[in-house]
Amino acid sequence: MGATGTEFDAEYGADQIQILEGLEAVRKRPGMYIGSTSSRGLHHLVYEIVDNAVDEALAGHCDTICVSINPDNSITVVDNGRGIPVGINHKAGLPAVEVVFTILHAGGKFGGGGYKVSGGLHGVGASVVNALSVWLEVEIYKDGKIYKQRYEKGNAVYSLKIVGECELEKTGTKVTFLPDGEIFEETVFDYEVLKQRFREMAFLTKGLRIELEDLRVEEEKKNVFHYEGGIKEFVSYLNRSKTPLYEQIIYCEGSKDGVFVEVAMQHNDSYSDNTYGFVNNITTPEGGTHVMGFRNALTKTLNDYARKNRLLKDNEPNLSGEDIREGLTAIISVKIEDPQFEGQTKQKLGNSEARGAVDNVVSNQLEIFLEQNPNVAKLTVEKSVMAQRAREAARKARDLTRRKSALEGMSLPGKLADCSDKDPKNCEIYIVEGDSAGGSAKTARDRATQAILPLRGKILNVEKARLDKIYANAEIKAMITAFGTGIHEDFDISKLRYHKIIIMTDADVDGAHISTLLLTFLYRFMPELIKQGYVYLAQPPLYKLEKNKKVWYAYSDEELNNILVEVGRDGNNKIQRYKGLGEMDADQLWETTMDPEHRVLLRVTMDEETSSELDLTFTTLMGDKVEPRREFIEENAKYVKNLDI
Ligand code: 28F
Repeated sequence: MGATGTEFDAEYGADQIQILEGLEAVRKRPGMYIGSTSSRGLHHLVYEIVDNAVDEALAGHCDTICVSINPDNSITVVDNGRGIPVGINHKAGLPAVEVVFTILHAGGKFGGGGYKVSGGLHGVGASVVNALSVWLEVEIYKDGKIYKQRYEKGNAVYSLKIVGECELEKTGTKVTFLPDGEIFEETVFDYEVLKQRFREMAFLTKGLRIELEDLRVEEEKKNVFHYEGGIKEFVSYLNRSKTPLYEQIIYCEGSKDGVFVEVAMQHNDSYSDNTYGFVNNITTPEGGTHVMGFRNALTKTLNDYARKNRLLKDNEPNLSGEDIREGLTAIISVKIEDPQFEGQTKQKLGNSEARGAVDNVVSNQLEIFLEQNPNVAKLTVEKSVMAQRAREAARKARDLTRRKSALEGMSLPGKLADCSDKDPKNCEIYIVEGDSAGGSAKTARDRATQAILPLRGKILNVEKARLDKIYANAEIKAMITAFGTGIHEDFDISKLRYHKIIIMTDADVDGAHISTLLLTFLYRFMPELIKQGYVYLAQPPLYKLEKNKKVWYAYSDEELNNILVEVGRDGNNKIQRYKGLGEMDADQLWETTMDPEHRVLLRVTMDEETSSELDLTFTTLMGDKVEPRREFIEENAKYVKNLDI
């Protein structure tokens, strides 16, 4: 039975043509609507549907959202909101739900009074998901009835109909869709990717419960995210493997000029600034006006407090923003009607009213917080003063090296065995742990294109050292001069001397630790190298198998087993487990790990959209707590993508 009546069906024709054209455009140029048709675009479909449910939660009508990855790789999203309206929308002559799913930009055009809040860059809604799905079904629970409509590639298969009854109290919306393999390069959902995003969404929407389950696997996976404390709990979570400087999480909340502002922050004993901005629940890796407003308010308010309470004397200079943010973890979340994104990647908030709103809310409430919590104020000022001193010492050390290199010319580190080719595109530098492995690598290498820089033992953990100490460290200085890019405000990627920076360490836990220390240094001091894909991990083999004068190398236990199955398990197998690079002679090292024709390299990548998690990946390992570190090493492969082979 058609729930909408026959008089309405008669008008269907003319409108339908236009609608089809609308969604056809989405199928023709999907990238325009969801960014890309890669795995990222695929996951974006889920966020579009969940965003609509989050909007219903923000409107105060929904407190639970359940997401399932079904065995056929379709996705089901259910909320307990009011249910999308089923009555006829008179502008379109269709039930509102059909408008939502079949007309492009339905949210904006028909929403009336800015109903939509969440979603930013690609917040174009349900019709886009519908257009890019083989099929999509929507069910609405409302007034004791279950309404349903099915679409295929965006086209309604039948008019909205009532398919059953439910309890009067039960309301909500359920959407199930199967992404179209003709559109997407990747159609398999990654549980971990969805999990990270929903955890973040739950942190950003306090009180909202988001459940995620994977029904594709034998052993069902399930996570529930629900944080009554919202972004306060987000800050605790980000600081979970660090030591906080004080117990309290500073929290400010308020509205100004139509901008809703929420800020949570806490200092820890590290030296980096971990400030994350969000606009309508979307991360802004490049910051923008909301982050500028926050920084301004924090710097001004803390300096004012310090002067007023004589923690800074009249003859002492103001604390800089950078000094105050040393070791700070902060979340700045704004909700704004019409966000304008700027910059090359459209990830930087441009709305000027957001700057004033955040500045105002934070200034007022932080001042009160500091008055009421003088211990927190004192610890923060003291830490900032220390940072200021260290920064001054570091600047002097840098100036000294700068002057030196201007006088003496750039001299490369003595330990570096450079390559003869001078075109960076052809050149690689192997950063090798230990002098003995460094020696083998020097013998093994292709002198034309491969440079070797041996490092002695453990390198400095930059998460736990101040700038002056970092710049004075011999291993770090050697890397900086070898790369040629300079550092800090002098960093210039066009001066990079090698287009592959390859970290080569033993295939054991110590080696993994050293790799991570090196990656942490690169991530904190030269993130562009990682962003632009210049950083790699070499993969030395774990085993050598000899049999009847033939040799095999295995890079994992699984691979060894596969080889053994092939050659047969008998007394003629000679298996050697490599404990370190030093156990290989130069020929073996070349053959297994350095020969561009045969080696395996992993490229290190960072996903800006999950930067808070990436940062965590590094800091977890570097922190003092043992458990998260073990987890990290086990999951180590997560942040590297297979490159060759
Ligand atoms: C599984 C995905 O999409 N949930 C949604 C609502 C509720 C309303 C709504 C949505 C009004 C006219 C556009 C209900 N009652 N979950 C969802 N829940 N959309 S989407 O309204 C849409 C606009 O057309 C809703 C009163 N007002 C709004």
